[in-house]
Amino acid sequence: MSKKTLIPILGDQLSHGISSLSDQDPDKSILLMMEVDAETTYVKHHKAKIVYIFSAMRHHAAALRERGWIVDYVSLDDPENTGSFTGEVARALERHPVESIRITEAGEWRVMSMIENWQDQFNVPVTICPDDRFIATHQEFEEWAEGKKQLRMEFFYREMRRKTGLLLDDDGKPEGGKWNYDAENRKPAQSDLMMPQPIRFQPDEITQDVLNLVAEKFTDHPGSLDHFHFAVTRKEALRQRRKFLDHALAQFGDYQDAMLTGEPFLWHSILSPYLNSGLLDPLDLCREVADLYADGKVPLNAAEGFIRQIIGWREYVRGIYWREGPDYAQRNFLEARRPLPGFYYTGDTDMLCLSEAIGQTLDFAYAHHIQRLMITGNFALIAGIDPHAVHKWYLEVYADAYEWVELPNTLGMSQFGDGGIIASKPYASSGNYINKMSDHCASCRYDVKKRVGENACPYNALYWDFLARNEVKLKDNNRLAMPYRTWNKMDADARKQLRGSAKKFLEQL
Ligand code: FAD
Ligand code: DLZ
Repeated sequence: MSKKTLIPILGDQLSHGISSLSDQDPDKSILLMMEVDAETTYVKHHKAKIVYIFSAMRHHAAALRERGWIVDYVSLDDPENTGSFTGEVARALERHPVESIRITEAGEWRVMSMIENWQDQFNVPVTICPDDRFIATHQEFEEWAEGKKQLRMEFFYREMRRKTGLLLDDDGKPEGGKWNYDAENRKPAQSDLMMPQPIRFQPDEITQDVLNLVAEKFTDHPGSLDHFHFAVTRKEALRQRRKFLDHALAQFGDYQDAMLTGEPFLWHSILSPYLNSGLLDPLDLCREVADLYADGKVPLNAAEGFIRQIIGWREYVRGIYWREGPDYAQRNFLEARRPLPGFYYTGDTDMLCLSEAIGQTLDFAYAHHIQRLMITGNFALIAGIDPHAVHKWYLEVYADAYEWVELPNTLGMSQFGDGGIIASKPYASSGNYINKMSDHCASCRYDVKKRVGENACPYNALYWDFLARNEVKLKDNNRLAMPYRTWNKMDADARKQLRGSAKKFLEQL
């Protein structure tokens, strides 16, 4: 029997054009897909996230077979399953005559370090292909970052606009004359019966099998399976993409930062799980958004705002993740040490903004960006929660969470744990911001206008306490000059009361 190339396809490599398959001959290749315990339990992923990944993997295996590939698929309940990628590659080498291994680079340090050992471990040549589903290569990001005192997303984003040509006019200038329309993307929303809802895909037989498996095996993982709604094939993901482009994108810009009680999705795309696992291609999506703008179907603030999230933020955080190295996860600039409150796993708190964001997270494995940043993230930041506990929670509970994208967003942007590599100032705010951008405060048991006392919104005292607690580390940050001036101008009694109120709240947390 002639020897073949073994091509492992990981759970976030579900793209037909994945680099490990390019120029490969189906007759000379064995594709290996593995459901393994180690990946499901290195953190306790939300049950719906595991269902999404397994079902999408199983459907993708079928689609690959239809295209003529031989796929060796190891399911979680295979009695011989060793529980790890390396163990399964070792078993596959016993099953098949293999002369080489070829794989697209993994999306995180943990898995990359396993793959880098395979050549020595198995004595088989291993080719690691770059993941070309991103717009910037590692080298391009390094070249851009090299020698800069400060890395800022905005300038990297402009490079990505130039590289892709997205929303540039014939002279290479940004459409509309400005690079960034963020200032037009901060409107609060009203309840609207016409608000688009994401498609709720009905589980087919494959998804139903996985739902049963996960319900039985992962009882101690967070989250519910009752609301499982994700697309699990490229075709379904394309339907959700179409729905977003036709019914939500035009309003996406205006209401990007808005929050409404009982409305988890608003005008967001809900496409991140599909972009991150490979069912959808980011650049292709952005090109279609730019075309819709060119055809006059969506306004510039919506098209630019959306494209910036993908070719700007998404690429930028990936660049930082690989540039900063595996020790990035250990950083804790503000030396925050408090454990994560139990209500992050139940939603059981009187703070309505938190119970809404956490409740929907447990139901849908989804929350939109401002909920992640300014509700759950902001609370953890100003309450002084250990950023590693916060990182673990975000990695567990969101269907789109993989370390390369989750860690810089959580530890860097949201918790300021990297001391300002990603964010130029901590995203800390009082209840005032939440009141401006949502309708939560109006029905909350706490009073957002009060700063101290039993009924005062806890975000208020916590915000000032956060600034006071971290004054030595933060006082020289130019962007915090104004709040520190306000704090230092307050009379001593007001400051004492605020700190006392925060202390009391934190003691019972
Ligand atoms: P939309 O609002 O419709 O945005 C469109 C797309 O832009 C998203 O699908 C996503 O691909 C991209 N995008 C937007 N913001 C970001 C960002 N800051 N970083 C990277 N991509 C972005 N995103 C993840 O994909 N995985 C994560 O694990 C993740 N963890 C986060 C943790 C925290 C603390 C914060 C503040 C943000 C995190 N984000 C993460 C970014 C963002 O919240 C999600 O991408 C977004 O909410 C996904 O929902 P959507 O598809 O409806 O996005
Ligand atoms: C997230 C995840 C889970 C829960 N399970 C699997 C799995 O069983 N098999 C698999 O191939 N991938 C899984 N994944 C996604 C991987 O963790 C992801 O591919 C790695 O983090 C590499 O970046």
